Amino acid sequence: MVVATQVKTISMEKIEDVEIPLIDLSDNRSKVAKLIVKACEEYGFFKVINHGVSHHIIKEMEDESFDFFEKPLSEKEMVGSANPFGYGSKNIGLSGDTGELEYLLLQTNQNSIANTSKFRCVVSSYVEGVRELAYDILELIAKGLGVPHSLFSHLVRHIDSDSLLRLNHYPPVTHSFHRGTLGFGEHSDPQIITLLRSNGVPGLQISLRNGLWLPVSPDPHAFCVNIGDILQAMTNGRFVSVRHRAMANSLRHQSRLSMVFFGAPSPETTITCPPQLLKQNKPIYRTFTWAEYKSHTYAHRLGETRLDHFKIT
Ligand code: GA4
Repeated sequence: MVVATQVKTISMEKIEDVEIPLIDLSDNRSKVAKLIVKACEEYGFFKVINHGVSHHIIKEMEDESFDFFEKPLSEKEMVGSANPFGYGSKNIGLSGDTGELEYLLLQTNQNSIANTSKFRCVVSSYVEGVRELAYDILELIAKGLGVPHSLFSHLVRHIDSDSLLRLNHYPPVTHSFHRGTLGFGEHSDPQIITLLRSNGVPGLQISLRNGLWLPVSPDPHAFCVNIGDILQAMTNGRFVSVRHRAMANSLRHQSRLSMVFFGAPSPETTITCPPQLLKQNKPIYRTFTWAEYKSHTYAHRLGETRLDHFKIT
């Protein structure tokens, strides 16, 4: 059973004694910074409330997304099939992975594949809102780690930042034998940070260090935040790029919608652990560029632990 309790700064979601941090961003910043760092070390995952992203913009983005997914297949396909950007159904990425979902994957620098001007406008307001939230969280992380405040945020602020927006639609399963089917298979996110907002339908699960899967209870008022591979590399493994998955929706007649922002650097950015964070330790990963990491990512399967390839042996 999942029990959610709320206290002012941090409340916990509990299952078998495991607690997902729920962090109130309106609280004292030094305290919040420490709580975020702790969550990144323990889980690579936490939820934030009082996040500052306008509820009106979130609602518009959700409405536009549902409108898009309700369109006939032929119309959805008109935006171009995901290669990797565009509309995709069941196929994830380019290496044969599949899942019980349909999605729209958009580059946030150029929303050129969005289909109508209203849609484009809503996407750009939503992206503006979540980007600001990503900068804020990355600056809180820097504060908590005691490094220059823009060390991480300036990577996502870069004009050529490779950040993405993914709209995932998990249609309701109609047959009970489909229960337990994967919507989106186990993986870690390659980027720096991920901000996910979903409607009130469950599905997301995170992998704990002991190998158990913890269902994350849906909370339309919160954003789920997870650490990506790049932040694991830049903290020399101190932060966890959490493995997660989404189960196909087993609540009949209800669709799950997730809207996911992936904060990424520009392709030529060099990824390395800064000396302040290395302290006396040896670097675990060799230096690489985001372009190099991306091309490795796209050449491999979804579930690959791709950072292993960059380990110094
Ligand atoms: C996982 C995180 C993001 O959704 C994504 C995915 C990407 C894709 O769907 O094109 C990938 C996957 C993700 C990692 C491995 C490769 C690439 C599918 C896949 C099999 C957009 C991303 O950046 O990496």
